[in-house]
Amino acid sequence: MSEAPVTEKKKVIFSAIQPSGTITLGNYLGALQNWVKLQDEYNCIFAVADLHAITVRQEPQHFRRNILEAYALLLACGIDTEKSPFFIQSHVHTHAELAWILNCYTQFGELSRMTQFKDKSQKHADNVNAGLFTYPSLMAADILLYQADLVPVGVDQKQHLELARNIAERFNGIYGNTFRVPDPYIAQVGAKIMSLQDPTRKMSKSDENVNAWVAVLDKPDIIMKKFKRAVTDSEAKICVGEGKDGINNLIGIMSAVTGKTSDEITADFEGKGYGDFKVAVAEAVIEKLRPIQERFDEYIANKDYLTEQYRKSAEFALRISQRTLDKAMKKIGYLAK
Ligand code: ATP
Ligand code: LTN
Repeated sequence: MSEAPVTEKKKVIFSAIQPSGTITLGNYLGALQNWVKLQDEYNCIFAVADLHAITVRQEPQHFRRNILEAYALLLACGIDTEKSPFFIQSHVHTHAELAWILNCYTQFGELSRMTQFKDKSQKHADNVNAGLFTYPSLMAADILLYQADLVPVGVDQKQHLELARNIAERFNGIYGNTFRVPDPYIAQVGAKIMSLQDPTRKMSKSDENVNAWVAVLDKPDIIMKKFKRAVTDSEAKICVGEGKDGINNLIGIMSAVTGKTSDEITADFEGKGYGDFKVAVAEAVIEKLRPIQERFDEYIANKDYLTEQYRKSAEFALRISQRTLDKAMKKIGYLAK
């Protein structure tokens, strides 16, 4: 076992996920599964980013349920609050406070260049609000408050992380060393799961076509149906290849779920057809998700337990983050309370 020597301080990792709708197989294989693995090697801090979520209009009852379900689901996936504080962003007031401060050290031009802002303002043209625009400074606050060394993010969030680094460097340049400048954490198995209906696009929970994604909480028969309908090419040979986006994606999913390499999978299915393969991938996914779904059912039925977990983590997060906020405010020149 490669245990770090006790004298070596573990690096700090921060990451968060928005509670905006269903958590997909893409989120699980691309992000959450890695978070769970990182917990032993690093000092991890995780959050449900519910402040970010209202940059898009949320229906109150739905929203309340989504936040709690996202929390329960991440616990069910294996986030362990004994190892990694895991809190709800809106419960820790330092996030909104530092976000305001960082807004004043972030340039209009920088925010205008963010591709997520451009995409989302096109998608929600009737609600291009200031929060959508300043989303990256809140994300920077999330990260910088914990002096995170590393931030696991997908490619879609790399631009935001780059901006967080720029904000930290700018602030440190004016006031002296205040924030650690975070690096992106690139997962060793960088699973990017594609849509089952258009395998040239990533599997995304906001895709209106429900057959395009599998939710972590989808029932087995639904998962089977979605995989059977998955779009593939007409070559009917199970191997990775150019122009075979559908099959490449199914092999990628099979590999992420079983830990087998694509060569092993190709060998396992030698002489078999796409129909058999789709059923096999669906079965592997169903088996992978079954224990998560069972644990989710237990957690969601035990609200007291969930409350205890997120309160305990929020207290811890507040203690740590308050130190950074106080330090930053003192440097700016605010009077001590
Ligand atoms: P949206 O549809 O609202 O953009 P999303 O499903 O893309 O949502 P996010 O909340 O943006 O999900 O992402 C949460 C995490 O899951 C991020 O770390 C992101 O990189 C990862 N992730 C999202 N979709 C995929 C995917 N298809 N494959 C691998 N990782 C993914
Ligand atoms: N913007 C991210 C979620 C998020 C995040 C963060 C990720 C909010 N704050 C801090 C990493 C670090 C997303 O939509 N995936």
